[in-house]
Amino acid sequence: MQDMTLKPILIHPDPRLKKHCDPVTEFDKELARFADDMLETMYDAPGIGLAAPQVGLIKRMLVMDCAKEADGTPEPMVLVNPEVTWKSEERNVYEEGCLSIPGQYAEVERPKMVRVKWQDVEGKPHEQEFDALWATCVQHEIDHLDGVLFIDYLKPLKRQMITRKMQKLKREKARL
Ligand code: K1U
Ligand code: ZN
Repeated sequence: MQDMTLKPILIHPDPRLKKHCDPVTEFDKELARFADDMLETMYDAPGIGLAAPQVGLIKRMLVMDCAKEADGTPEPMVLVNPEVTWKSEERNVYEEGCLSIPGQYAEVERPKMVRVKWQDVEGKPHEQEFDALWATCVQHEIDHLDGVLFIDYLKPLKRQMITRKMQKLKREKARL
């Protein structure tokens, strides 16, 4: 097995985070390798999810693991070409964060449960219902594939304040 590589995570604002990502069409070794690198990058961050555009690949792929927090047993998932096929009427509010918007958190309301279909790295189809934090996370990550960030759900003034903080952070990082 090859060594896994940590990928640099893009920080908002970045035009690559606003793109509508293209479907994955080639299910090859390179895709499986990229998925492993994304999982490694997510665990290292640390985070509970990561979408391909956050590491500069404009393709419809995400990884997540919301189990680690609960009982310590990892449950890594790789979702290629994910699509929400059902959303519950019931909604849930969760204080979301984003690895592309470090240090900023805000409450976002979303459907409490969703059913999602996707392909694995070999192209095999899957469909499953997600609840609680898994549902929040999968919706947050699918939003990334459509160029949507959690701050897009906030009032314009709050969004602008967070964007300015991130611009400052990027300027400081560039100076180092
Ligand atoms: O997409 C991302 O940037 C990852 C993001 C996922 C997410 C978090 C919260 C709600 C919805 C989606 C994160 O993982 S931010 C970091 C985080 O939430 C976390 C980090 C360490 C332990 C537990 C959570
Ligand atoms: Zn995010």
